[in-house]
Amino acid sequence: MQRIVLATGNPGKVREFTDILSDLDLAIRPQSDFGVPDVEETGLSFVENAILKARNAAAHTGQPAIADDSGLEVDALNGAPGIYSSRYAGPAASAEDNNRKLLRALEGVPEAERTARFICLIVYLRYADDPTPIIAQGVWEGRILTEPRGDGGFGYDPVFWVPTHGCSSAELPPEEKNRISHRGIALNIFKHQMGLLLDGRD
Ligand code: ITT
Repeated sequence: MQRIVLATGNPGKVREFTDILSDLDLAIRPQSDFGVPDVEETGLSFVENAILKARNAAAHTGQPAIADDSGLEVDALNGAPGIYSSRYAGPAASAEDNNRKLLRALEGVPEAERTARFICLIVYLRYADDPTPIIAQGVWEGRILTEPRGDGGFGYDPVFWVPTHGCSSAELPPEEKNRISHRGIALNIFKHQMGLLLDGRD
């Protein structure tokens, strides 16, 4: 069974990764199991930051690593918070702090102009200096609500309206969020590419 380190410190991501990849023959363990220290996310794009995180975990463990860099792009804020989504309200901000700041920034913005999307970049490295990473991207379109709704998911889920389902993403059952979300889409592309990689080695 292929062993992979999951390069994230976000428990919400660990949950979703574990569920979405549960049908693959992979032994996935979070980087906290190996005491991997967080790396500074100095990239200017999701893909750069995902590579930094995967490389850091692979370097510290000597195992293949998978990372997710993700965030929320809000059109009325010219794409903010974007790659700074986890620290939008400051370096130690909680999800509630970030959501409060976002709702305040959008005060008075009409519904039609509250369009937004979640982006997820997945990177898989076979080893720290792997020159051919697997890269997969998922995008999930929605709108920003005027107040939080629901208590599922994590991060910006309570303020993200899912037009196809008529609820916030925090109100979706977890398996439905995983089916349609940016992370679900990216991980399904990843699964396909990983399948091709493993087949190529038979
Ligand atoms: P790691 O870097 O350790 O993986 P992080 O939370 O700092 O954890 P990111 O830098 O990728 O990860 O920041 C992504 C932020 O975007 C995350 O903290 C949430 O605020 C938001 N986000 C990403 N995916 C989300 C989702 O499915 N639902 C709600 N918010 C999400």
